[in-house]
Amino acid sequence: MRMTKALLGWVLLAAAAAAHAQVEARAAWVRGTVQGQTTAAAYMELTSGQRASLLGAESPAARGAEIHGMKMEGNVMRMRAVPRLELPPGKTVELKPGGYHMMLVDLKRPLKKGDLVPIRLKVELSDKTVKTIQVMAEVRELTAAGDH
Ligand SMILES: [Cu+2]
Repeated sequence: MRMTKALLGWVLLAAAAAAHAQVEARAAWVRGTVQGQTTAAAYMELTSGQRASLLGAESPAARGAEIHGMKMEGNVMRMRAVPRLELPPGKTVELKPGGYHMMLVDLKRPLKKGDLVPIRLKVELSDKTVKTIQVMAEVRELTAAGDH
């Protein structure tokens, strides 16, 4: 039974990849903010059927968005902006707490649990064309853990 399910999953995945070697964004969420907070981290799963790179994003909820990575500096994990994030073909790249994330900067208002935040991702495909992918990110508690 388990075997059959796994196989079926693979067949469906393969069919989807063949039909359109596109970039998909799933499970997007944003961490809620408190009054006065001007940035919020957005997380999601990205899968591309072809070699592609995430170049950035924009959202009506914020004046800017940056791709951030995490780096150990001494004993402290710090985030830093990165110009692009590679999306290897067929692999799911997770933007998650403690790792890469999309930072919404200069928020126009606080983000409350349950709100939906539209985010338009800019993705460069292997032929250098830039595509926009729209995701709706659900706002979770400020204290939300990374799992979903
Ligand atoms: Cu950040």
